[in-house]
Amino acid sequence: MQRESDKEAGNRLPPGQKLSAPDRWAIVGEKAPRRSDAPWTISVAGLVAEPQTWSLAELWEMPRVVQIVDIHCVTTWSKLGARFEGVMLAHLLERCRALPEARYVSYVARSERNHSTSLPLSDALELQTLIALTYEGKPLEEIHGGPVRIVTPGRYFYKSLKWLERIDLQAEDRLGYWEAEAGYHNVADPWREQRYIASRLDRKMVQALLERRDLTSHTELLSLDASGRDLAGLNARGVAMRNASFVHCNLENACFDGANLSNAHLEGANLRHASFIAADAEGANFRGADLRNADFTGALLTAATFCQEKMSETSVTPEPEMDSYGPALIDSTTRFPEAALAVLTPIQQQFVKSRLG
Ligand SMILES: Nc1nc2c(c(=O)[nH]1)N[C@H]1C(S)=C(S)[C@@H](COP(=O)(O)O)O[C@H]1N2
Ligand SMILES: [Mo]
Repeated sequence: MQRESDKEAGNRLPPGQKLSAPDRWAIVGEKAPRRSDAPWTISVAGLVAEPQTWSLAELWEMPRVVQIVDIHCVTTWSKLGARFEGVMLAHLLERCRALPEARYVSYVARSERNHSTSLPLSDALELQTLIALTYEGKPLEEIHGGPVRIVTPGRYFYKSLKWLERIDLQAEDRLGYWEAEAGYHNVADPWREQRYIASRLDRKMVQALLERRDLTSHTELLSLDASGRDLAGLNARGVAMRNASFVHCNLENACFDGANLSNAHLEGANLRHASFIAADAEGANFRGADLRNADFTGALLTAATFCQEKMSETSVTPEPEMDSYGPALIDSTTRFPEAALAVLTPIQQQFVKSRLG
């Protein structure tokens, strides 16, 4: 059953996003909570008059609401009309009585790495944040944050914490895991495309690295701008380069094995014989790139782009022609395993399959 008309879908898709297949829900980030024998509890702590801890059973007994939420992942896939049910954040906070000094809310997960994310408290309340217990009428699966996760409508999905264990109210903000570690924008409004903070890379340092064509002395080069360069044979093995730009680069024989190229721009690049073995290229853009003999074995390509993502014919707001890139050059020499194909959006999948022959 299709819940949304295409017209509505068009109006509800923020810039740079594309629709994943209706029956798909990608898994992003941690795959499981920290294992523990302790029963699951949810606590509210910090700047509240009455800190409290509830069991899951107690949470299930609280007044629940249903919310239809459009999910927008920063790696460019969206899933519209997801149906969550749970307890409003506002309800929990009323029961603990937030103090006037509380200006930020930090959600902490039961997680090996103490994963957290945060928002200004006023935003979290305005956005109708939900402590979600079910998805499409069934208890939330563990892989998607069950037994209980945060759902923050109107923000990129990294503001929706999986495996919620604690809510801290604070006077100062505490940057979350992705916001601190991956350069994700701390506001994260998809309608304003707030995906990443600005690059803080030193220009001279970048220049020296690119001249050597070896980036491996660095583990992290967020938003690297290398556009238009001749970087044939580049060694970028294992480097984290989220949001990097390699548009129009000559990257013949380049090695990106194990690199993080999330949301990277590779439009119009020469990537013949380039290697992306076990690279993370979620949301990366390969339009107009030459991918003959490129190797995507073991690569993660969730919502990656190889051709223009057209809206359906009935849509009133087709994706504007934002640039002049044609489809990527892919043929039977491109190594593109089934597993990599499966996570593309339907339009991308169809295109790549047709070219692989
Ligand atoms: N505990 C925890 N919560 C998390 C993450 C994570 O790695 N750990 N990843 C975030 C990101 S980046 C996204 S896009 C969504 C993904 O949720 P999903 O795997 O259910 O699609 O969870 C968010 N919440
Ligand atoms: Mo994400």
